[in-house]
Amino acid sequence: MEVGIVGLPLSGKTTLFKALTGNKVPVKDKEINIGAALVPDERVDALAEVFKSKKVVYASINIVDMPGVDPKDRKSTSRFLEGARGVDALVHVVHAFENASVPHPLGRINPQEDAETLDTELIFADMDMAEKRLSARKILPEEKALLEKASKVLEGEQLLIYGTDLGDEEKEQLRKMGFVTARPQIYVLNVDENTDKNLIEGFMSFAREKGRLSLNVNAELESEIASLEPEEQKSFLQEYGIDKPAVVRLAKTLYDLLGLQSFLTAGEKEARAWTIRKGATAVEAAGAIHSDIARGFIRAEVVDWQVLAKVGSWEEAHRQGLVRLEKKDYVIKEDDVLYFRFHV
Ligand SMILES: Nc1nc2c(ncn2[C@@H]2O[C@H](COP(=O)(O)OP(=O)(O)OP(=O)(O)O)[C@@H](O)[C@H]2O)c(=O)[nH]1
Ligand SMILES: [Mg+2]
Repeated sequence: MEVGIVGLPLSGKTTLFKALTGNKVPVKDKEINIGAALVPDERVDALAEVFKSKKVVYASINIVDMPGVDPKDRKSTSRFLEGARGVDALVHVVHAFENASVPHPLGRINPQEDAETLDTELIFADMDMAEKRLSARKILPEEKALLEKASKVLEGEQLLIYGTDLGDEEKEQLRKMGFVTARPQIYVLNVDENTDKNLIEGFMSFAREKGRLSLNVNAELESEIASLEPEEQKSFLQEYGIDKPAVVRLAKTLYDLLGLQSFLTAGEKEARAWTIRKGATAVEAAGAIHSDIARGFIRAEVVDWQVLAKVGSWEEAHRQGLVRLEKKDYVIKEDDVLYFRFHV
């Protein structure tokens, strides 16, 4: 999965990027930063410990951090948004922190208005792209029709993803063409200790009314915590009343947004979390690991991770009759540990 961080200038995008990537990627101002965020997973950790797994693999999300979209500098917008043209989803960062050494560029905190402003800029960028494509000398009639339809949605000040006149198939085509507003979006409200609680509440209901998922992150604090040792991280998060690190909460929200879930595999060689779509079947899960396993699928051995971690081995889980044998069309549940019997 790949996501793009977008937002107005100085909203804390790069700070969030640092929090998510654990400060492991050197960042540059005014440039696109790219890095991977590993999603810590207690299930994987527990299984790795039980099996003494040689390798531990968490789910990971590729993150593209883009320079701020500045309404006063539309020329740069298209260039900056190049990073967002191929991503699966946008993470839209909105400024709500109050005690920054760098104050809000507009001298006031108004996350709702900022969020609307950014959407407008993204709409302008897509209009620009549609116009350019429409004025190309060679254009297929179907493409022309789709672009004209998209332009109408944009002129109505709507993001393509919410365009009611566009079908799912058409939206998918527009995503392939690189339109940014055709991508699903979540808000990250960048808050700090001083942010007014009413302001946060207000933004949350604004997001709900728009039908958008949102989460609150203290990006600055979390980027600092992300540099600490794992044990220290835990106690700091607790101290600040943060339930789970930003990367875990973001991953959860993105999975909900994109209709994804995970399943697990565990053994001496490796303990691992895999990403599949919600509702995926056992044979699809097998295919996520290797096409040969899907092709030669016989049965999936399935057990809940907590059960497996508790009994300590596959043999013991079998002995106690805790492992189910499932066929190809079994629908995978979050927390399932799978072992595939296959033959090629
Ligand atoms: N107090 C506080 N300060 C923050 C927070 N997030 C970012 N900042 C500060 O705001 C300034 C801008 O942060 P960046 O992360 O560089 O913002 P950006 O959105 O990447 O900026 P551009 O890429 O230039 O648009 C920095 O001085 C940060 O330290 C936060 O959550 N709390
Ligand atoms: Mg930045």
